[in-house]
Amino acid sequence: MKRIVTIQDISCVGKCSLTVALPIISACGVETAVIPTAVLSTHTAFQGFTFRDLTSEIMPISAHWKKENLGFDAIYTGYLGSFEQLEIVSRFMDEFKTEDNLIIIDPVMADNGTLYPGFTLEFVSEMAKLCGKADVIVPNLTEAAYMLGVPYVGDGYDEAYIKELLVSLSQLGAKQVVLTGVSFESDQLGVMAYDGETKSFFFYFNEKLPASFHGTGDIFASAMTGALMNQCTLQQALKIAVDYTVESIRKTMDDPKHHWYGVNFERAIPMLVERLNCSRSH
Ligand code: PXL
Repeated sequence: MKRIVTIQDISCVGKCSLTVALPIISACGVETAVIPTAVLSTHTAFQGFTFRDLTSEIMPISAHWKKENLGFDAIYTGYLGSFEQLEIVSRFMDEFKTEDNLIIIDPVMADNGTLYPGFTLEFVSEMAKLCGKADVIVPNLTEAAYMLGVPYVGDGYDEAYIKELLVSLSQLGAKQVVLTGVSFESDQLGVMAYDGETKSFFFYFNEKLPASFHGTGDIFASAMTGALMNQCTLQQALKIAVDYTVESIRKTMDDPKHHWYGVNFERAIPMLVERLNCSRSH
């Protein structure tokens, strides 16, 4: 059985970060170790959330794991709670990177043209450096623009612009780059990816549903990680992750009692598990 470690916060209520990554990746049949970077009462779209930083726990956990000879098939990072954590997570990656495992970085810090509360430009440039260590990064368009120091263009872009962003992002050092939330047609939404080694582009779109929810980036990245750990190629993993994210949004819209703060990803898990047959279907 594969084992990964995911490093991100616990938002106790909010359906994001660890409360999404843990169930989704486990459902993919992958052991999911965690390092919580912070404990928040809720995610930061709520008012008045509590926040306990756990930076000082990361190195002691890492040291114990080294002593126990523990290793991981992937290191997947999401929301990191402080600037200081970037340095420590970078050291963790140096300790646990092997020839065979994957570093997957979701540089969670911004959306819709603005940084999430508490993030600074200093954090952005350090995150861009961390992305240089990754095998796969999955920024959205806002995070990409911030990391490259270019203006966020909203919906006003074409395929050539996205390709330029992807190539520039790969120059940060990541082997494969996935841009999320890409849309060229008003009724389609998906991802565009670039492999810096083969210099090839790949895209996949699905229906753009008329609603936008918190936490979908974490759901996408978790499903992609789960699929990659099931012998799916990046292209296969992206299709599965896009389709699963859309299905999670659909389940949410079908539920008249859904909460505003996240999506009903739990109801779409059977579909995700059903799709994890990459090695059989190809
Ligand atoms: O979904 C990304 C995320 C993760 N963790 C926390 C957040 C957010 C987005 O706002 O606030 C605490």
